[in-house]
Amino acid sequence: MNKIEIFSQMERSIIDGNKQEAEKLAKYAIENNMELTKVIEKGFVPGIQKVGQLWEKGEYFLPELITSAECMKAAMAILQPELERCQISTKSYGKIVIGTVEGDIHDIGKNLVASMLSANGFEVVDLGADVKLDKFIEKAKEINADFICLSALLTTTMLGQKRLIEMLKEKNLYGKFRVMVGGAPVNRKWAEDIGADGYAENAMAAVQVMKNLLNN
Ligand code: B12
Repeated sequence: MNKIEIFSQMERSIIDGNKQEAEKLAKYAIENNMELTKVIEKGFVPGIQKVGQLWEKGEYFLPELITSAECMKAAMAILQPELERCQISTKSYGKIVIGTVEGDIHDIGKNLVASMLSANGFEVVDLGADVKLDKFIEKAKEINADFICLSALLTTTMLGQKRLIEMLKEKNLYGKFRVMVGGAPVNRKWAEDIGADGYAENAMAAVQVMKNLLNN
């Protein structure tokens, strides 16, 4: 089987909600020393994106969405520890507090960003999903973080990113922690409009943008 075929089977396993198959393919990737960032980006992520499109078209409903998300999480649960174990960098680039903002339970993308940052030498404190905005600030102060990373997948919860920056301004903490924003509905313009320090459209880009911000 060539890589393209394996990627397409991975994509299919998520679309079909076939957890056993997704787990089998994730293990296959590890056993065969495939490049795991590519496996995630080109195999599994396109699957969950396709599921989103099917839901938008009204062909998939919430139960299918949930089943596919569970498959995605099952595959990621196998890949993430391995990704972090094969840490690409041993140098510490900085401390990160990351989470999905309150009201939002989507955490697949956030987990991916957290793993990729961790594998690339950032010290990551992951607060999870549906995180109260105060908690991001408290934790960032406690560990003297370099970055607060906010994930939002809903147009409603994106507003939490804006609110957090306002809260930092109110507490005279704006500029103390760099703020990175991301998530499917977020874009560069939004990041600029709300006064975030950075935006990235995916986990690999996040690593690069954050390293660049630290160098400036
Ligand atoms: C899987 C999924 C779910 C799963 C989530 C499971 C989980 N544990 O995460 C379940 C089934 C639970 C779910 C629930 C809901 N969902 Co949903 N879901 C999705 C779906 C299909 C995929 C999201 C995903 O995992 N993508 C794959 C990951 C890898 O991509 P990602 O999250 O975008 O992350 C990448 C980048 O954005 C970026 N990134 C992400 N975070 C960050 C943070 C930083 C700092 C940076 C730099 C980068 C970054 O890097 C990531 C990795 O490359 C999307 C469709 C879509 N187009 O996104 C809908 C979607 C987000 N859901 C949607 C909706 C409406 C809901 C519900 C309200 C449905 C309902 N009626 O109950 C609930 C929300 C409940 C809540 N309060 O949060 C809508 C949102 C619409 C909107 N405009 O707001 C979408 C867009 C579907 C649609 N097309 O309508 N959902």
